[in-house]
Amino acid sequence: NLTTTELELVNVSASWDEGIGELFEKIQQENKSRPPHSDPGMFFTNLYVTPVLRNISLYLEKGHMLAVAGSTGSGKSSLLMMILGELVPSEGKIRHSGRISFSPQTSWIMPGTIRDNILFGLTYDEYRYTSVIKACQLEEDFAEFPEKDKTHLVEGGVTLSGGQRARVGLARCVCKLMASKTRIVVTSKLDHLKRADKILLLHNGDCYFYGTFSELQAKRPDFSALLLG
Ligand code: M5T
Repeated sequence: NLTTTELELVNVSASWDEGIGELFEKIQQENKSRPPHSDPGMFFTNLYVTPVLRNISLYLEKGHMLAVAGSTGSGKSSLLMMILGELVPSEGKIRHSGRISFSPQTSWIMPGTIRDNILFGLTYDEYRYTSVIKACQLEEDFAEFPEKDKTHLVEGGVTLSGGQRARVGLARCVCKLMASKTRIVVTSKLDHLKRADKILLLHNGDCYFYGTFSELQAKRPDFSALLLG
């Protein structure tokens, strides 16, 4: 969820540092076992860093929604981390302006009521609170509990389901409603892909498809196989 700004990625590639750490460990291990006086250069020849994202380009207009999909490990989280500035591209350019908020799949729940967990220190404003609750579809969740949003959550938030926790986390992040914001949604739900302005399908860090839903159906009729797993 970006403040109303456009977002552009141009031929972006990236690798995780942990991967480089592992690489150096591997080099050190191999160097230990090398015969004395041998050329250390030779031990580097078959070691290389595999990028987690390769040559990704996209353009998201102000206020538009991008859906990112792809099988597990395809690089969806890495792409979001890169847009948040936590993973620095090794090649290419990222361009955007304004503030970015991020709502993860599993959000952190603190001991307190559901309402406390949503407000997270902000003052209660009935109109604003109710509209956020509606937007995050939390009304039905509240109906399950006799004390509604005054229900106390224990540490770890075990009384909420995964989906409910995600909705509480989203409500915390949606301080203003998002309709006019530039949005990136990681999803494999067909309904969300249909509603998105642009779709990016990742596969092993590569762009398998980028475009609109109708282009996706035409160019990649087999795409649903990639959404599973
Ligand atoms: C892609 C590695 C991960 C995998 C590859 C977030 C993160 C990922 N990776 C790291 O080394 N460090 C990190 O902090 O990157 O992983 P991903 O981007 O998490 O893939 P995904 O979001 O498409 O997967 P999933 O299972 O959440 O759908 O090699 O080890």
